[in-house]
Amino acid sequence: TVRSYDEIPGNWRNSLASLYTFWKLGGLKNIHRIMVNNFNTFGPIYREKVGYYESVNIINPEDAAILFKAEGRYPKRLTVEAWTAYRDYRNRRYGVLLKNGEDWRSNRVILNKEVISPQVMGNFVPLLDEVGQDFVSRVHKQIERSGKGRWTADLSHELFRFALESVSHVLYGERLGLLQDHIDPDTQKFIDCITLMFKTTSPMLYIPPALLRRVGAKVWRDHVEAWDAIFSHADRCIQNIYRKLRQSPESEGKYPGVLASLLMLDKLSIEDIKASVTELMAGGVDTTSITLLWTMYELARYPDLQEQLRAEVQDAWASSQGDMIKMLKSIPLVKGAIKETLRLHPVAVSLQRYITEDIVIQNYHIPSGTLVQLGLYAMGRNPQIFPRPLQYNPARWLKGEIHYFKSLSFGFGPRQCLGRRIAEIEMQLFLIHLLQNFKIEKQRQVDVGSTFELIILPDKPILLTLRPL
Ligand code: HEM
Ligand code: 2DC
Repeated sequence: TVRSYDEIPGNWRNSLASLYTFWKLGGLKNIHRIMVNNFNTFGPIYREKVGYYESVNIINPEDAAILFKAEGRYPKRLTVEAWTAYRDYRNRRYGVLLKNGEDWRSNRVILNKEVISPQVMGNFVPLLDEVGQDFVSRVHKQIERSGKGRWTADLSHELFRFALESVSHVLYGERLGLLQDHIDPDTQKFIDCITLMFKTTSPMLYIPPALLRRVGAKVWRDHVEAWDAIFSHADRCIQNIYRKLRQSPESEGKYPGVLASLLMLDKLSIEDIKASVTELMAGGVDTTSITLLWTMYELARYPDLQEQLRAEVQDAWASSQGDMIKMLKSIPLVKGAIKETLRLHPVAVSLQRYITEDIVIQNYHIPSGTLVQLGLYAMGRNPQIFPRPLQYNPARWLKGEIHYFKSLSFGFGPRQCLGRRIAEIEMQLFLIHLLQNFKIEKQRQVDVGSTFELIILPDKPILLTLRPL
């Protein structure tokens, strides 16, 4: 017999007890570890009430499958209220990230065609390849300058620039020039404001932004300032392309980028296009850059593995004769490495859906309408799901084994990450070029942990050394 919703374990009746664990385990910046702790305490399903929302939390891949089968035609995530509150406050339209229902679906279907369908991937490869090559040239230049035959740095800032240059090249069909020595202060501000926007979002997961706004809290003011800078810079980039397109609409057979394609397609209103392109531009910076930083860190920790990946890349290079599209089909271990990085260091601590039908998970009844969260970080580190979970082992993604609902870093189904293909190609090409040119080394035995600032980030700067092969 199926047990009732109210029998699900957890501290949901006792918000004081949850507050205590929250506080004891370091609160806000530790959500990911608090979730691990909760699964250890309560088992593979628990119910909780934090701040102003209630949810059921699950961890097993088989249960994730049940969850996503019940997501309905208009899958809905937990609303990040800080983000909708800003748009409401400034009277800005929601893009695909924040829309719901039919409005979301009709926009998403059109965006899919231009951003994530297999047909457009061929257009993205040369654009992203060019940026990857330029990153390598920049590193060579830095090494030369250092006069030491190597370059040691906290590469996060370089990677932010690389990621923004990459996503902009795809969106606008143009280079911004961020891999030169001097960059436009507005662009640097844009990059800094994305980090600030994420950081100021996390407290507002627990305290309603409407309240913080009313009392004039600093976190709300900073959040508004961050989004203002993000929107005004994105507006400028979009306006620039729009103007050029009106002056000379013919593009001489050259792929013009996502924005121009959407404008020419003429199926979404300009306002809708602007809203979603802004979200794509902002979503394309911290996500891929941090994932690449973690990957470099792991490859520096495992030099033998790094050599294995390099060998795979060299072989693929030889057999594909510089045909990048072909090359991307023959680097399974590099792809495994990216999956492995995201297993241990996911961008999103959880995936969530409001279910649209009653389901049974772990023999508990869960009513339609409930917010169900899959603990992605906790799942990636669970020994029952991934044997020897702390071992960074890209080969675990190769074996003939089927990975049923285990590879969920970009989410699942029609609501999955819209930037997924851009992110994957961008990261694969980056790693190809990096491995072909440099040895990646790490300073000393410093272990880097994770901290939660809406997305999961390294808890300290990661210093890496790049040395020409
Ligand atoms: C949504 C992860 C990079 C734009 C998401 C979601 C996840 C995710 C987990 C929620 C999916 C769901 O609920 O099922 C990642 C990871 C990335 C990455 C791990 C890189 C390592 C990017 C990039 C862009 C982007 C590069 C933009 C170019 C978006 C957008 C959504 C989204 C617009 C919302 C889609 C919708 O609601 O329909 N991402 N992301 N992401 N991501 Fe990403
Ligand atoms: C954060 O409890 C923790 O890809 C919350 O590129 C639940 C939650 C909801 C939505 C998630 C968010 C978490 C983490 C960051 C995500 C976001 C959906 C999209 C966003 C995963 C897990 C992200 C980083 C987008 C951001 C685009 C934005 C800057 C325009």
